[in-house]
Amino acid sequence: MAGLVTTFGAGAMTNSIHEIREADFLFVIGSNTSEAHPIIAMEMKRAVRRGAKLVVADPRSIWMTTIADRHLPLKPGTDVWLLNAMAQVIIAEGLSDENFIAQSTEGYEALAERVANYTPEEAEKITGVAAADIRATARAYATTRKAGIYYTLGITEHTHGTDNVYALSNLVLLTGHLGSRSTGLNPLRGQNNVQGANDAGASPIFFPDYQSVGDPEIQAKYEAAWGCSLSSEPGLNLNQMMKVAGSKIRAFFIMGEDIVMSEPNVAVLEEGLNAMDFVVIQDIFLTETARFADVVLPAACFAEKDGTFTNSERRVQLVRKAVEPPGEARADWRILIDIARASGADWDYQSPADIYAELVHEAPNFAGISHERIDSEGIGLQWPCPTSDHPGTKFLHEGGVLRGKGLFQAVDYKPSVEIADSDYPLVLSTGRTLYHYNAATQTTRSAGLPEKQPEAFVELHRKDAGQRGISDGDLVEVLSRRGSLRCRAQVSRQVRRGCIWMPFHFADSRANLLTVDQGDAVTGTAEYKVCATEVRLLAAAAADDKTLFPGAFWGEPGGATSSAT
Ligand SMILES: Nc1nc2c(c(=O)[nH]1)N[C@H]1C(S)=C(S)[C@@H](COP(=O)(O)OP(=O)(O)OC[C@H]3O[C@@H](n4cnc5c(=O)[nH]c(N)nc54)[C@H](O)[C@@H]3O)O[C@H]1N2
Ligand SMILES: Nc1nc2c(c(=O)[nH]1)N[C@H]1C(S)=C(S)[C@@H](COP(=O)(O)OP(=O)(O)OC[C@H]3O[C@@H](n4cnc5c(=O)[nH]c(N)nc54)[C@H](O)[C@@H]3O)O[C@H]1N2
Ligand SMILES: [Mo]
Repeated sequence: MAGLVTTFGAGAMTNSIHEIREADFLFVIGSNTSEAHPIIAMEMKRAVRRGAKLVVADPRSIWMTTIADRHLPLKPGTDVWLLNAMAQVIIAEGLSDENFIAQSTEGYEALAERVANYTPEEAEKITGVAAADIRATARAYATTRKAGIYYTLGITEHTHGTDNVYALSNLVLLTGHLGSRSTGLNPLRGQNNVQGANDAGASPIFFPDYQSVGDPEIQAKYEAAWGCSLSSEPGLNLNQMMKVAGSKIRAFFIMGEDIVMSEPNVAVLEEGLNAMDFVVIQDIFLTETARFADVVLPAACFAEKDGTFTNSERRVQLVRKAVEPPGEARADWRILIDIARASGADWDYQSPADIYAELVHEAPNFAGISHERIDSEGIGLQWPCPTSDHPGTKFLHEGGVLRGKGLFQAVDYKPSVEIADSDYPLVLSTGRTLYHYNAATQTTRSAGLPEKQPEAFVELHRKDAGQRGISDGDLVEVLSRRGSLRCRAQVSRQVRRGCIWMPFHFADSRANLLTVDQGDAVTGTAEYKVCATEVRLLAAAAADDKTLFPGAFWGEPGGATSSAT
C-alpha cells in the first residue's frame, strides 16, 4: 500500500479479478497463487489455456511454474536486481512507451540513469536467473498490450519490500500498462477484509480513504466530524508496537490476531507480553496468544453477524447473519460500543449500516456506496464510487494516473539483513500452504484439514539433506540465531539448493521462533522471507514411517491446539 500510494496514488489492486482471463501476458512474482489465492489462480489458468503467456518469478518451483512458459528461479531477496535489469532492457531496446512517459509520469531521467548499469549479465550473477530469460521476459512484457503484474509476499515481506514495489511500479510506468483492462499492478490481498480495514483507516498513517494523518485540513475535518481533538503525529506501525511491547506500551487490545504465532522473533515478543500490565484478546477462539491475556472477549464469526467485507479488487460486499453466535459470543462492533460507553463515550450506532454511513460521509471514494445500495444491486460495488449513481470502478487510473503523474522511484539493490554464513548456511523462507490459514487458529479446528496436513515440516533440497544425513520424513531440528524448533524433514524438489522452506501454521513448531524482526524502512513489514538457519538430524524416521501422517511425534493430529486452547 505504501509503495503504490507513492507511485500511483492508490494502494490497491489496479485491475479486477475477472480481467485476468482476458490477459495476454501474466507476470506472477512472489505469489504462490494456486495455494494462497486458488480462485485467482483459476483465472490465470483460464488465461493460459486461451494462449496467454505466463512468467513466474519465484525461488521455489511452486505449482504455478508447471503451467508457466518461463520460470525465473531467482535467489530470495534479489528482486530489485531482476526488475531493474528488466527496466534496463526495456529502455536500452527502445521498448518503452515514450508518449505515456512524457505525458503521465515524472522522474524518468533519474530512473534511466540508475538502471543503466543493471545489465542482465550482471543480474544473472546476483539473482541466478539466466540473462537470456531476463531479456525475453522484459521484451514480452513490454510488447504485449494486455500485460498484467501480480505479486504478494515474496515481494513485500522483505526489509526492502517497498523498494521491490517501486521497482515493479517502474516497469508499469515505462510501458504504460496502466489504466486499461487486463493490465496494471496487482497486489493480491491476504485476509478477507484487510483491504476494507485499510480503507476504513485502520492504519497508523491514514484516516479513512487514505487521507493523511499529517494533513492539517484533513485533521480539522475529522476533528469537526468526530467532535474531539486529534494528533497530527502518525501512530506506531505493528513492527514498532511489538518492539516496545511491555516497555513503552503497557497494554494491548488484540482483536482477530494471534500474534505469538504470526509476529517475527516471537521469543522476544513473549517476554514483552509477560511484562505487560494488561492484555485483552477479542477473538472467535481461544488463541495461542490468549495464554498472555487478562481478559478474553468472545466474538461472533463472519456467519453470525452483519457487515461488509472489501475484497482484493476493492469490491465492498455485504455479509448477512446466517446463524446465532454460540454462548456469550457477540458481534465485534457491539463489544466495542459497550467498551466505549463504559469509558464515557456516547456512541449510539444501531447497526453496522449506521457505522458504515458515518465512514462514507467523510470518505470521497466510498461516498456512493451504502448497505442499501449493495443490497439492491446484489454483487457489491468497487471503489472509487463517489456518488450514488456512479457504477463503481473496475480498473483504476483510466484516463489519468490518480496521483496526477505516475512517479518513477529509482532504487538500488540492498541485501537482506541476514545472509547465509558458515554457522547458518541455509536461507529459510516461510509462508503458507493450501490446507491451513495463517495462525491456523481456525483451520486446526476443522476435521478434514489437519487430516490433509497434520504437522509442521521443513522442505530441503536433496543435496542439502544428503550432506546432513537427512532423509525424507526424519525428525530434524531447525536453528537460527534467535531460536530452534523440531519438525519433519521433507526432501523436496520445490526448493533450490541452499534454501529451506516451512509453513508458519503450526503451534508446536512455530517458524516465527526463527525469523528476524527487522522490518522494511517504510512499512515495518518483517523480513519473513529470508533468515539464516541450519538443520540437524535428530532421529531417523522408522522404516514404516517415511511419509507424513497424523500424530507421528506429538500424539494427536492437529498439533496447533495447545494447552491454552
Ligand atoms: N491456503 C491459504 N491461503 C491464504 C493464506 C493462508 O494462510 N492459507 N493466507 C492469506 C494471506 S494473509 C496472505 S497475505 C496471502 C499470501 O499469499 P502468498 O504471498 O502467495 O503466500 P506465501 O506462502 O507467503 O508465498 C509467497 C511466495 O513468494 C515466494 N518468495 C519467497 N521469497 C521470495 C523472493 O525473495 N522473491 C520472490 N520473487 N518470491 C519469493 C515464495 O516462494 C512463495 O511462492 O495468502 C492468503 N491466502
Ligand atoms: N513466518 C511468517 N509469519 C507471518 C507470515 C509469513 O508469511 N511468514 N505472514 C504474515 C501475514 S501476511 C499475516 S496477514 C499474518 C496473519 O497473522 P494473524 O492475523 O495473527 O493470523 P490469522 O490466523 O489470520 O488470525 C486471525 C485471528 O482472527 C480470529 N477471527 C476470525 N474471525 C474473527 C472475527 O470475526 N472477529 C474476531 N474478533 N476475531 C476473528 C481467528 O480466530 C484468528 O485468531 O501473519 C504474518 N506472519
Ligand atoms: Mo497477510
